[in-house]
Amino acid sequence: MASEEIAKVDYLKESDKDFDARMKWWRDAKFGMFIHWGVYSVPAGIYNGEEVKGIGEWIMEKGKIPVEEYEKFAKKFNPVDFDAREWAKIMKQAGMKYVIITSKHHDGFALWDSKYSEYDMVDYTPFKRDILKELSAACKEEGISFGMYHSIMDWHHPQAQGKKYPKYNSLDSTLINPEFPEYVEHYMKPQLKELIENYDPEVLWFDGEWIPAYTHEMGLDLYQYLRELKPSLIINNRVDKGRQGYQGMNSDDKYIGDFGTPEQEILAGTADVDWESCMTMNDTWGFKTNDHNWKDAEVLIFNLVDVAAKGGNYLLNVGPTAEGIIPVPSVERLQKMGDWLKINGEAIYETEKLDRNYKEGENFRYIKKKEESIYYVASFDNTAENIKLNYVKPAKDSEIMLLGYNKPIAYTFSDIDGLSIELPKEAKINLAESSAWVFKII
Ligand code: JFZ
Repeated sequence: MASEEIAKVDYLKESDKDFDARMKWWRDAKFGMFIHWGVYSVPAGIYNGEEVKGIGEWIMEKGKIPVEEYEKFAKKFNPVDFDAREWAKIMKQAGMKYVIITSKHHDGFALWDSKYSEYDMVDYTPFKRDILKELSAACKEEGISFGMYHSIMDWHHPQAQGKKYPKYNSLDSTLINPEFPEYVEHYMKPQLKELIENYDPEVLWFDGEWIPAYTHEMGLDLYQYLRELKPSLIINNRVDKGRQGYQGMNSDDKYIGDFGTPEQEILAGTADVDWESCMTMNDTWGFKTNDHNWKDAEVLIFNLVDVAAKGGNYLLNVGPTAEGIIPVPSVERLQKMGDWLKINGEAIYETEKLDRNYKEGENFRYIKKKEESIYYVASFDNTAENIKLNYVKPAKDSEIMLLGYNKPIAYTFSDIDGLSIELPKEAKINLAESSAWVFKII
């Protein structure tokens, strides 16, 4: 790597004096909605009557659909049931604090009214409405922070595709489009500027950076360009080339990006840098008619607690239908998470990790309230008569409460046996339905 590039990373990091202040709301938020929505929701996993294997938003690539054929799906994209306010309410009720929606996925289609392209929601579809405009406004009303996922790889733009157009396989390193830098300078950057100016996102979440045509140098330049346009912007590490596979964390501090992006997994331990786990509820990001492999709400609640205990954020995906509906199974799960958070949210929001203490086993997670000596223990074993913990030593005058029950609970502690919390029958009956009980130690 050229030394001037290293100097630039150092410069970008050192000049970012307000990093902690800039990240504060995001670190406190803990739980957000990922939305993968675009033209791929029209075929919804099926092309020419055949099921196309793999994640739904990749159908253009996986189904080898030529550009002109795929464009026909865009012509039919007419989500008449789309209601931005309804979506924002679903987020709010789920206890989500921010949203990341696909402004543009790998297929190159823009969900907003872009003056740099006709291949967008307003100019190209019968719907003719600007999705990002409506959703950003609705989110503002509900107090949900707004962010966008934006793909660097673009299978539609002629200057970004592989050489053998219309063979748009930009993953093939022998097919680097010599005009790719043109696409970056005269298309991608102007579109991103347009997004920042028109929709005022708090987060930009890049992806598709792995293609050979995109370089580390381009990543540094793009990061600086965007931060200058909006200094408070939070930008993920996929803006640069430092990510290590699905684990999503930067391999080296020579790379830029404000947070790491583990995909479909939660870190085994904690990390020294900010991170966010993005995850699907079934087996696809973009809607697929035939994907019914839903994770249970209990699993999703466990994941949220696990992530919070390790100091990360949880970005949980929904893939709305071509009509503009968030699938019912997704909404049901979000509702359950929201119900749980209404009682237990204080153990999630504005908390911080407790190094090592998640090692009590899969049945327990420890979390600490930021700037206060309040500790939470989430228990996933709700059959026990009493709860035994090895890694916590209450202070002499500590009180232990069970969230949702809110009367002090009897406990014993000894250096040999650790902490033992007796569960009153009445509390168990009260919370029997809950997938995780949270003890608060003051
Ligand atoms: C990307 C996209 O290709 C996918 O469609 C979806 O949007 C997801 C959130 O992000 O997929 C990835 C990203 C990273 C890896 C693999 C697929 N990786 O780290 O190997």
